[in-house]
Amino acid sequence: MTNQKTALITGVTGQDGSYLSDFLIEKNYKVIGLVRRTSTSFKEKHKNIQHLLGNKNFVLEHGDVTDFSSISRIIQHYRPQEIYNLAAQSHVGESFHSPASTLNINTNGVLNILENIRIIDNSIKFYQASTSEMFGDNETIQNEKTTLSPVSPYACSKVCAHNLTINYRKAYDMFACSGILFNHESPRRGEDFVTRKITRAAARIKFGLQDKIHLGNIKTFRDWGYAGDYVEAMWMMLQHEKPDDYVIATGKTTSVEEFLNFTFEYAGLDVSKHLVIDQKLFRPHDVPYLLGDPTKARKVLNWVPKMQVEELAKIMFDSDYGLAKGNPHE
Ligand code: G4F
Repeated sequence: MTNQKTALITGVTGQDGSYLSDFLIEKNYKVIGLVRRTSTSFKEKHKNIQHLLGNKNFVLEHGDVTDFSSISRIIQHYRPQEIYNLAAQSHVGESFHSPASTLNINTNGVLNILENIRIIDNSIKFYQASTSEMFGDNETIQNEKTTLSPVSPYACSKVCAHNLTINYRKAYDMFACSGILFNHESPRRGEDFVTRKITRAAARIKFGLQDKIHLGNIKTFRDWGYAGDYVEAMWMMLQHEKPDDYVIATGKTTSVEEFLNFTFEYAGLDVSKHLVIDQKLFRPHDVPYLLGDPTKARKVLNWVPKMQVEELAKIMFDSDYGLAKGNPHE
């Protein structure tokens, strides 16, 4: 089809990459997904995109954002109109253990893509996955003008990438956008993020597959939305006439403890019988309070979040319940 657009998605096997692929293919895009060769089994690594394998509009390419030439090769071969950079070392706690590789992937990776766009074709539109973690210690309601105050190697790497995106937009007149996404979850969320850890544990406890859930700091607050809603915002940013930065959030904040309580209540479990607070899971410095103001995205892009946190916890638990039921001897 002659008018078909091509999009390159880095981090395509992750939660956001898989939802964005679904969304773009539905819009008749050809999606090129960048995958890193790792020792993880094929089935495990591709579980979020299993349903897309074999689709003629979905192509996987091996490469790495930290490898400049692999990005060049793929851009030159496919000539995408849009690039969504979702590749990252995205676990905040892990960034304290592996700060150098976090910076390499999250910052140099972005620089590699921006430089490739600048050199090859600076009309390619670019989306950078920025994050509410950049606000760090700033405990106000956060919008695009809020001061960035990063408190982890992860957040520092993302602040630099965010600034590079703005810098390339201004210096080279590139269509480079940064989505400052607050926490967004789904049944496809990695199992070591707190929401999924909670919904999965509740489901497994129901089936006697585990008895305890070990958590760190449950007093922090997050503005949790649904990943499926958030990938639509990414696309909307690149369709707008002007490149810009947007906060994507629900405008409601919930503590980890509240999320835990309403998930266990929905599961029909008494949380006090299963919770273990583990000091080893506390971070050297944690972000205490995140609450986003998505007014600009609503006004300029006409984007609104459709799912609220309680429903999100329910769909995640229901999905984990189905998985636990399917694996009774796990
Ligand atoms: O689920 P989390 O690991 O998400 P976090 O740190 O807020 O980061 C996520 O959202 C960011 C957007 O703001 C993204 F940029 C980032 O890539 C990632 O997607 O932790 C949420 C909270 C933290 O305060 C953490 O200390 O839950 C607390 N927590 C308590 N016990 C735990 C645990 N977090 C994890 N992962 N595991 C625990 O056992």
